[in-house]
Amino acid sequence: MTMKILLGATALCAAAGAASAEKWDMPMAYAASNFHSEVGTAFGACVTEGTGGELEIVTHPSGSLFGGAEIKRAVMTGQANIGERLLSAHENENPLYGVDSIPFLVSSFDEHEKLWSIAEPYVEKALEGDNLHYLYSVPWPPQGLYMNKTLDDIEGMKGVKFRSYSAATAKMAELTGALPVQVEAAELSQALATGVAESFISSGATGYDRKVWEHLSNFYEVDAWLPRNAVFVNLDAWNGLSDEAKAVMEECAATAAADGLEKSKAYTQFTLDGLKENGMTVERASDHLMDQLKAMGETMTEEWLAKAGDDGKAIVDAYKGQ
Ligand code: PCA
Repeated sequence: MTMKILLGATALCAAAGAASAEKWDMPMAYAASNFHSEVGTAFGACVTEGTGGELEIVTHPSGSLFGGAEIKRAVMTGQANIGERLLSAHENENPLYGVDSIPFLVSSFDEHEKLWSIAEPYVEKALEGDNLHYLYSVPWPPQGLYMNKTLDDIEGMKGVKFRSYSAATAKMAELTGALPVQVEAAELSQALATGVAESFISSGATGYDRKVWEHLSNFYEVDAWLPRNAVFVNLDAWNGLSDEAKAVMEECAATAAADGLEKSKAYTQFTLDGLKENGMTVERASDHLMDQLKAMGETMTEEWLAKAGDDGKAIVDAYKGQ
């Protein structure tokens, strides 16, 4: 109610031509020191400066305003006007949100960017259907396997408590006989410390941010996929912005996307080195394990294509046909 009154007052000021300033809180799920959060904060500062302070964007990292799992709904319903969220965590709502998590379809930044350039307009449209205006997104580094023991073959994952962050990661647990447990990155260290989880798939970045060497011993580079964090605005809030403010937002978003990609690339080796320096064994998975994982990936790809219909097929066909 208070929020409605405030927004109403802002609209009145704008209509009267009086100087009006709005402050938008931007919930984010990952640690303040993570590159996604740094890029988001720079984006906020860019908008604040570009609009001469008329629209101030203040980021709230580490899930401090809304936990990761709540961010998308909070922005859809206007509890927050803008937010950042891991897209693939919402694959259950729309398979297209999981287009970046099809196992082994892409395994490098370059391949991933090609796929994303095809998929982005589809995802943008899907978000619009959820009352969200898509602004920009940034990939995480390639995903590898964290374990508290050596892993020679997929059978080694049977019965292991496996932290999941998306439908694809939960499916992976199911297919390998691991036991999935959904945990946000912000709670990952605690989940490992208390034994709620004892393995997971993620980037070197997240393992490094969460200091997982305190609990785990091995990281296997498998380059399964590169998931993305997306920044979106409540569509009604977006439609209420002036054309000038919209243009500033889009320009700052383009800068954020480009900076984010570069930072993600740079953070990849830095964090893998960091895991090593802190005592973890970091290596590529054996050929045998890779073959087994890829066979599992084929099952998951077929299942995704069956769910994602014509749009999903169009994206994958266009990517493969390039
Ligand atoms: N880090 C995020 C998602 C993918 C990644 O590399 C996480 O583990 O939550």
